[in-house]
Amino acid sequence: MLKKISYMTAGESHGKGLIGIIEGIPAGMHLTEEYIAKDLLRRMQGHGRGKRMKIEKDYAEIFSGVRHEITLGSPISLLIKNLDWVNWEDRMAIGKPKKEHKKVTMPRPGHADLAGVMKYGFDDIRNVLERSSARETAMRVAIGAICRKLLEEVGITVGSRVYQIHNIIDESSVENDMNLAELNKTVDKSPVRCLDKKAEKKMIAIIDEAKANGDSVGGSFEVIAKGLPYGLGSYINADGKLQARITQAMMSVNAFKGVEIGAGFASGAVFGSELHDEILYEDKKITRSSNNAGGIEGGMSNAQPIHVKVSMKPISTLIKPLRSIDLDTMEAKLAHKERTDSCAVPAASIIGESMLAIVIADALLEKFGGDSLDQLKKHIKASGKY
Ligand code: EPS
Repeated sequence: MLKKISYMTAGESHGKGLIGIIEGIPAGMHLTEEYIAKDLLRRMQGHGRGKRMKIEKDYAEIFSGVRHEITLGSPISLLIKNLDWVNWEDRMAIGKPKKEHKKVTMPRPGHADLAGVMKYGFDDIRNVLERSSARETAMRVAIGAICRKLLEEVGITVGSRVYQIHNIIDESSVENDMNLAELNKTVDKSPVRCLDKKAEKKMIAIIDEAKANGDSVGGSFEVIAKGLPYGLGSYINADGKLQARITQAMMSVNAFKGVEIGAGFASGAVFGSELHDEILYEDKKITRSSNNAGGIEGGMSNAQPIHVKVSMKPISTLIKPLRSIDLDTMEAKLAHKERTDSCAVPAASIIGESMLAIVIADALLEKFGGDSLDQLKKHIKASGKY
């Protein structure tokens, strides 16, 4: 559903590393590996992460598309090496392995395992799980960081916070006038990326409980973007609608199970007079009485902050596995178990920021265009309405 930007990732979870290519970023934008590294580090954090994050030091090397710290307009390619590769060299060898490795034959409920082997006719679930692993989201975050940089250049910021883990809810809300850099700075200090300290304690406790039981927990987070002009997206065609593009991007992450824009599901339970955001004129500016629409009306940005809520399911790899079968014999067995995380919702909120940054950067380039950042800025200055 992207119109101006295209990106692709490649790589297996325990292969040599991840590769990403993004095309469509204008020339003339300052970009460094250190800038991308900040978001990669944020994705690695959070209470409930497993041992893998202790092995890796995710860092994206820029391979092409940048010269002397400035983008060229050509495809930007990135490489994140898997430090864990040294432990998997033979099991994941590109060439013939030196020895035979045990096949994975017990599919995990909730994972891509069963449908994946059926689809491809594999006899080893590892051929599926390596690519369907959430490890791939490291590259999405690196690509998202490049889009975030473009947005920053034109005054658009993206932030997020976790508001629910399992049944523990942080009831506080993000005020409309809250600076998103401040929001991120505050919640990045929390091991669960939430605002309320009491909720934080309970969230940590429920994650610890899940871990002690060999179980996992999911949760929900909110992603916000500010500084958008009117009219990103379109009311003309189905695939132009901004909310559809955001939802598609979020739901492209396996573990993300629900997306709400603004008041979302709650919209259906109130009167229209309670829901719709009244249009006011204050201090020579059009303002709104509330933002239940979450910054999108008729498929377009309405110059209010974009609010997206996303729900993540508990991770499907369980240390205390669920019932499954051995696909070799069809005998009842317990599902395959691998090293895993007991909770990755804090990391998921960074992935959510990245996906939103990609979609908004794309919609911005669609509306304003420009081969260089300078041209894009000029176009926004000439016709952007806020
Ligand atoms: C992940 C890396 C993976 C998992 C996790 C996410 O590494 P490993 O399998 O070596 O522990 O920790 O992915 C899953 C739990 C999953 O089910 O896909 C990462 O880099 O985020």
